[in-house]
Amino acid sequence: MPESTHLQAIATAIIDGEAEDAMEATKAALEDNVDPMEILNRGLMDAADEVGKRFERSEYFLPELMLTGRALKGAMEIVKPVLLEKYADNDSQVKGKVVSATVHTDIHDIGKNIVSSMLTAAGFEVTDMGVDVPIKSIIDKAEEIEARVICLSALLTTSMPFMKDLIQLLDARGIRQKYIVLVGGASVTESWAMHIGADGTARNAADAVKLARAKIGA
Ligand code: B12
Repeated sequence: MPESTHLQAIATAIIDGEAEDAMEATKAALEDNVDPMEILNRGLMDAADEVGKRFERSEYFLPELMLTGRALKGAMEIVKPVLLEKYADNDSQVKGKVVSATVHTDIHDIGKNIVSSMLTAAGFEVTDMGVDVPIKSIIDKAEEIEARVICLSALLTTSMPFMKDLIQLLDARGIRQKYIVLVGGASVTESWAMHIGADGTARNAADAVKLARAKIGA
């Protein structure tokens, strides 16, 4: 089966919110050697965007969003081990400590989880604080474990200002220079990252890893 047919089958299952179909289609694509990063970017994320558009047009409602979330999680469980193997760094030296979190008021975690897992596979020591995390707790954790990198995820435009608040709080405490602050999530843009004084953003988990490595010099 050509790659595009596999990606289409995965996307259709995500858009229809069919978790089992999404998992089966992902398995079939991997068996046919479709690149796991293509599955993430084109099969899963593009389909998630399409669901988002339907939600905005009021063709889909919260139940459909939830079913898509379940289907995304299912497919991610299948593709994740293959992605991690591909991006694993067997050099045993720890690249640096990372605190990652989805910011306060936001509970989207599928993208953040894969970023955390891929950073771990790439040799970073990641403390993933979960979702809806207040900025003060994120900073306290970063200080406690002596992290180098803070990774913030937000998918809601109403949550994104907490990223800015966190950077301002680091500044106010005089510790901004200690940290590389990376931001991401479907609604985050380069210009937003620059505007709030973050150290960078990335569109997907592989680019997030590249960015973290480049910033830390590993
Ligand atoms: C599934 C989903 C849900 C699920 C989430 C399940 C879960 N456990 O995460 C549920 C049903 C819970 C949900 C709820 C809501 N959702 Co929702 N949801 C989505 C949807 C369709 C997919 C999200 C997803 O998982 N994408 C797949 C992952 C892999 O992609 P990703 O998160 O973007 O992550 C990748 C990159 O962004 C990047 N990345 C991510 N984090 C980071 C961090 C760093 C540091 C870096 C460098 C990179 C990086 O790498 C990741 C992997 O490649 C999106 C649409 C979309 N376009 O994404 C809407 C969307 C995010 N949701 C939306 C809305 C409105 C809501 C609700 C408010 C709906 C409601 N009325 O209740 C609630 C909010 C709940 C809350 N308080 O957070 C809107 C947000 C609009 C906006 N701009 O603010 C969206 C964009 C849909 C839309 N277009 O309208 N949602």
